[in-house]
Amino acid sequence: MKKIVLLGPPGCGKGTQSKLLVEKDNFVQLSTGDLLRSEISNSNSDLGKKVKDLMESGELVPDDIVIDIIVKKVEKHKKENIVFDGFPRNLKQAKVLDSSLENVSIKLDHAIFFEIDFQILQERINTRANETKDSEKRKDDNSKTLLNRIEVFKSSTLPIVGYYEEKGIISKINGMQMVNEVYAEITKIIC
Ligand code: B4P
Repeated sequence: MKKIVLLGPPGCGKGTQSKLLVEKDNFVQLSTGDLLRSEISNSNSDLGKKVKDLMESGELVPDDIVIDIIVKKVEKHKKENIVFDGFPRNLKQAKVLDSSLENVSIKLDHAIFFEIDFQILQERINTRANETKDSEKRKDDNSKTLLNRIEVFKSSTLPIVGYYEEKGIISKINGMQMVNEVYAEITKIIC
């Protein structure tokens, strides 16, 4: 069973490719973004109230919150193929992921990094915002918040690439291709 991490800036296509891996390759998708958004949409969730403003401004939510969510999921799905989508987002999360996998005697097989021009991210996020009904629009899908999300990516998430390089499990792919071409690159790596 494979365990893979998809890494890249906001809007690079991690969620899109994770869904294809779920549909076609029998993966379980662990998306911290989706899990946190579902807490926010539950009006009784204290956790949702705590993270709402941070997410809407493009900041990362505190490590202890996401780590707690992910560690429980790893335990539950350890015998399945897992794609980690949006986790880890910083070095601390990357190290915790390694140790929580080690605790159940497994390790990461691949970390796949999406290379993409920042200008394209802007276009994709604008397109998604324009094509989504107002009631379903993501509050962080706007130009101002995207700029902050990109800065947070550069300072917090990019250093993880070096960490996985040292472990010899990083593969870099061109995230600017068509969705099916990106998917083909990913399947070549994980097969
Ligand atoms: P996420 O939900 O992880 O969202 P993302 O990085 O913005 O998007 P992704 O890369 O998945 O892009 P997508 O496929 O949707 O994070 C949101 C927030 O949650 C963070 O800012 C943070 O606050 C919080 N958070 C999440 N995880 C956290 C963690 N571990 N620690 C702390 N905080 C955390 O693609 C975007 C658009 O592009 C779509 O419209 C798609 O259709 C389009 N697209 C995709 N691939 C394309 C292609 N090849 N060509 C053309 N368009 C494409």
